[in-house]
Amino acid sequence: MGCSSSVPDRNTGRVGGLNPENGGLNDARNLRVKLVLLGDSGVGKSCIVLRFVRGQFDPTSKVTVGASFLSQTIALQDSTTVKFEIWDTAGQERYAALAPLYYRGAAVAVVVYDITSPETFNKAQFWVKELQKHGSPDIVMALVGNKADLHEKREVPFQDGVDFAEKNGMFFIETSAKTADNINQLFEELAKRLPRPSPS
Ligand SMILES: Nc1nc2c(ncn2[C@@H]2O[C@H](COP(=O)(O)OP(=O)(O)O)[C@@H](O)[C@H]2O)c(=O)[nH]1
Ligand SMILES: [Mg+2]
Repeated sequence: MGCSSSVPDRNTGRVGGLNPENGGLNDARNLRVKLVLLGDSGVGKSCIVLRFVRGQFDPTSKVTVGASFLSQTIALQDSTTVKFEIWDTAGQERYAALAPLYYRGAAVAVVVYDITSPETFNKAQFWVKELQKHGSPDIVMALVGNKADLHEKREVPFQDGVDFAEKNGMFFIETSAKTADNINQLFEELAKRLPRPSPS
């Protein structure tokens, strides 16, 4: 079964105290952003979230019904913090096109494929086009080739990911939610790329 991140947020923020609730307002030092994950069912979206937020990988956990919402705050070198409010699907991507409602207002989109599956890479390209048409104009996007630990079963060359991402002005990284490889790096890089509100 897949990873389920549909569990209550226990607020495991790694920088507790540094990012007091600010009523949804962003200031120059403490950003709060909506992040959505897109990609075929089974590519490891929920596992990536679970690894990032809880430091866990649980291949046996069951998919729970309902939308799931988790948050995680990270601190950057320049002592700014970014609180990611992460929207994961509860498997709806399996049945129909995801409602634009899901990614409306998202500042960050993480488009995931599985490096062992060319079909999922095609679907990832579809999602990128979709976000370019209907997403926020200044959305920060990452293309993620997950399951990098399965290198002996690789069917999508690393360079294909690099090329597509470059053409579309996205950040590209290969990750493994299983081994934790590049998971924190993914979110740190996204945090760094966010447009900063200008100090007033
Ligand atoms: N080997 C490997 N398996 C993974 C990885 N990430 C997820 N999986 C497995 O892929 C399946 C689908 O994961 P899930 O997170 O539920 O995918 P989702 O449908 O995109 O949310 C599960 O069986 C996971 O155990 C990974 O990095 N490496
Ligand atoms: Mg999932």
